[in-house]
Amino acid sequence: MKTVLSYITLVLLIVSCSNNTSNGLLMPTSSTIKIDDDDTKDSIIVKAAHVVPTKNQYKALKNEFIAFIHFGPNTFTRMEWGNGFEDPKIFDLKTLDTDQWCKAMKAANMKKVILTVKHHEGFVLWQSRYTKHGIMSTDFQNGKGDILRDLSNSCQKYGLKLGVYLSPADLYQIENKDGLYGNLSKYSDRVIPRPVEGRPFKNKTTFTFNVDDYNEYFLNQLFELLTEYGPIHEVWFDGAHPKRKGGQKYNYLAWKELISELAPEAVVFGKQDIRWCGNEAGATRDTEWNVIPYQGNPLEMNSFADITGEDIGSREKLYDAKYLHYQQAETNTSIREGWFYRDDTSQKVRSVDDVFDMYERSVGGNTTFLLNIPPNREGKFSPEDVRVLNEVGERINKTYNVNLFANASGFKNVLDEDVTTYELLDADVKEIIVETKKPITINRIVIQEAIATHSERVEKHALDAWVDGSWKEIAAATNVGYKRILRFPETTSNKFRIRVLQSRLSPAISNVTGHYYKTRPPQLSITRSLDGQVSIQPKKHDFGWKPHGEDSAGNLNRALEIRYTTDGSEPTKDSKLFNESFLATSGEIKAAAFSKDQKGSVVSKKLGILKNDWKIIKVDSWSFANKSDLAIDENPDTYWRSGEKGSPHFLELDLGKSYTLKAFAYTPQKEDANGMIEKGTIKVSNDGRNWKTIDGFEFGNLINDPVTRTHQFKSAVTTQYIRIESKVIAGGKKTAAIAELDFFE
Ligand code: FUL
Repeated sequence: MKTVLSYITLVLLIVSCSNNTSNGLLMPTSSTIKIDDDDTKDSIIVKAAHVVPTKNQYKALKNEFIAFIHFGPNTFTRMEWGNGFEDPKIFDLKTLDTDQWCKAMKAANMKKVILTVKHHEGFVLWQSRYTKHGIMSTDFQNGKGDILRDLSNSCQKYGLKLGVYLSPADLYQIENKDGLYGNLSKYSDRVIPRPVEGRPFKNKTTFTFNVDDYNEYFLNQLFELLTEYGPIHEVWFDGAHPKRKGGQKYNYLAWKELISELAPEAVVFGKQDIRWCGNEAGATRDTEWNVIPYQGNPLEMNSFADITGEDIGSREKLYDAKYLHYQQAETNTSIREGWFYRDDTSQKVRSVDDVFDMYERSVGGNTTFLLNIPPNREGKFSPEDVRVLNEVGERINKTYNVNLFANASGFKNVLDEDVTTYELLDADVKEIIVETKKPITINRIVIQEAIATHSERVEKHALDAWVDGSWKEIAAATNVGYKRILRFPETTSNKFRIRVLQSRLSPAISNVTGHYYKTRPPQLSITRSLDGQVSIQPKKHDFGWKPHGEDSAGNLNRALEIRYTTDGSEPTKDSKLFNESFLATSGEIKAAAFSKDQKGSVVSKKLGILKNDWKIIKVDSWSFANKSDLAIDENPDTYWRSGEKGSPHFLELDLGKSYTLKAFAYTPQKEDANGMIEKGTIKVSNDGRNWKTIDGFEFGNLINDPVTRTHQFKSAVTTQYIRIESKVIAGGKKTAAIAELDFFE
């Protein structure tokens, strides 16, 4: 019987596809659709074309650009991950200006902010009834301060939504002797919230859940967060765990029940609503599907694995599904190197170009852009972060608030800038033609599908412009979904055409707008060869994204000049002109590209000591393709990897002559999550044989964020021989790997 029904569905589909009056829907839509045993490949695709976001998911997508705030003890210890042993007094905050945060986020066009109210070390930033490990045990406002309260008030003032990051991993509850995490307590019925004398709740709702001590603690804290700080729009559950204990399980289904009751407008990150994009570098997939195949029913699942593959929702992937589920990604990354603030001198801040590029790739690639801005130890965003946010906001407004198709003719429902109206492309030739009254010059087009009613259906599309009497293809891409931003060299025409080349049923296009972005001089990159020759060149696009016209002839940047300084000062039009590589042995190089009337982003590189005389004295072991000299070849794409056996793994270096060293930088390899040196020891020697420990180092979160890390030595050390030893390898792995080592005077 079911087979017959599936067949009928297909026939209906074919009939309705050629029927202009149809609304393009063949079955009810839902955010989760089950695949039946007798579903065929075709009927699976029909189902996929009816998977839509929930109301909350759709609203979350419409926020587009949102903020993350990482703040806590790590801001003061300068660590990426804490350890749970921190004395709360370490959080030595004297001033706090959440209005300043909100003003800057608002200027950037952000719509929501998510605060780390508890990061992995377990310190809480609000006045919780259930622990003393937090803001209440600091001197900040005599222990009465509440950072979430201040932020919530500022959010209301500036019209921003609020979210909370509550880390399931909790090192304080793991390490302290009365800690609740993994304490093997019995599961029993517990009433949430647990009453605390003298601290009644205004909200009288109660829940009873069968949970253990840590889950009870977690639920009590969620109750506080979701009832005492105004509406909460997102709850962020990080999957990362520096450590685990006692087989601690998380009763997410209980957490979820509490969240849906107390924060009905909230989306949950890391669970069924929103998934991690799979990296922390701001990389985006060329094709980002939000209709995702699952083996279990996501609505009943207690835990969700990270999805990191390149292809996650193509037809081939969907054919293996038992459930199809709408689950959007957040592209999350930090405006600074690392998630927490360290300093304003050596911790790099991303350029405006970089952030704007990520904005276009992520929002215009069917995801939400979640950008972290870590406040400094004065409780403010640092001036450079504010500058970048302001300028990004200005670029977004100037580019995307001006629709050059505003008075164009074509499908009314597509050009009306109303996402609730759409044009169903159900003819054989699926295309949209937009004609403007006069020729216009554009280099961006935004396309949106009516995903709330019709799911994401476009699989392949192209954009043409009418140039010199014929259509010329100017851009092509794969899916669309919530939003696709197409970037292409400046094109002048009065007629543009979007062709849908492949789709899941008839796509419903809700919006097409045309824009002009004033292209800037390109970003640069600085490299140095082993013998110290410095080159400065336009940066290659990190994520395989096609350059959007910066380097196409006639578009811009004729008469482009690269100017640089070697003394750490800001490059100007009068700085030295770069035309060939030059020798530099130390110091800091800063460079920028200049066009006739514009200056590009400044790029800088601190130079470590020259490596041409370095020799490897000894390593404990190496693996075939990853010999030890690859750790010191000035090429971060090649690396040394030790064998698995033996501990510690080590690498000993002869620097050729004696130097007074103040810091070293470790660049991990990025090919896999194996070999990241999380903790280690630095030793020096007079003869290259007898070694003495001078310092230890620790780098948190390397697996998710495998970027270069710098460690300042406790005190400067003068030596010719130096040895790096591994103590802990991230993720419990057994080999050590180094892509590049640098030492700084
Ligand atoms: C990761 C964490 O370990 C980082 O510290 C940071 O919070 C990032 C957003 O998620 O998994």
